[in-house]
Amino acid sequence: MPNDCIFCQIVAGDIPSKTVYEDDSVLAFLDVNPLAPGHTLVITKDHYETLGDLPEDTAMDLFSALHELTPAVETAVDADASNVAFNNGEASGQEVPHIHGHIIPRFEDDGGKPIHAVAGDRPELSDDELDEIAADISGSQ
Ligand code: DGP
Repeated sequence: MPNDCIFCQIVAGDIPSKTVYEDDSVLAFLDVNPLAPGHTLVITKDHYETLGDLPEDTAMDLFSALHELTPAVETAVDADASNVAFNNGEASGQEVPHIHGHIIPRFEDDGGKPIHAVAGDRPELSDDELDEIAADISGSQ
């Protein structure tokens, strides 16, 4: 565990958190700087930086916790919906380099935006370019 990782220090109990869920491999707690009431972070207890770094069993543990917690968070704050998302790598806006999923409760007319608003300008891609990208993705697994 990197000593300077804030989330590893939360897992170790060295930094307090408002914990809402814990099992052997996952911890969930309220975001210290919430975008909405109930904004929850779901992290792996072991230190990994991005989704692609996770071993498959840990990825399943993380997704299972998100699956269980998302409706629980929505119910707790009487939300109408939620955005569930990862900033996955520094260029995407990830500030804490320890994998964490955000559960952000959403409310009718809260003034927020959909996940489509997070990226930059939309690229113009031809059908051939889309075919090439699809082939590269399916060939790289
Ligand atoms: P991201 O940009 O995806 O890396 O988001 C990091 C989030 O972590 C951000 O919403 C604020 C939250 N955060 C940072 N430090 C702490 C902390 O010490 N405690 C808690 N509860 N949340 C933190």
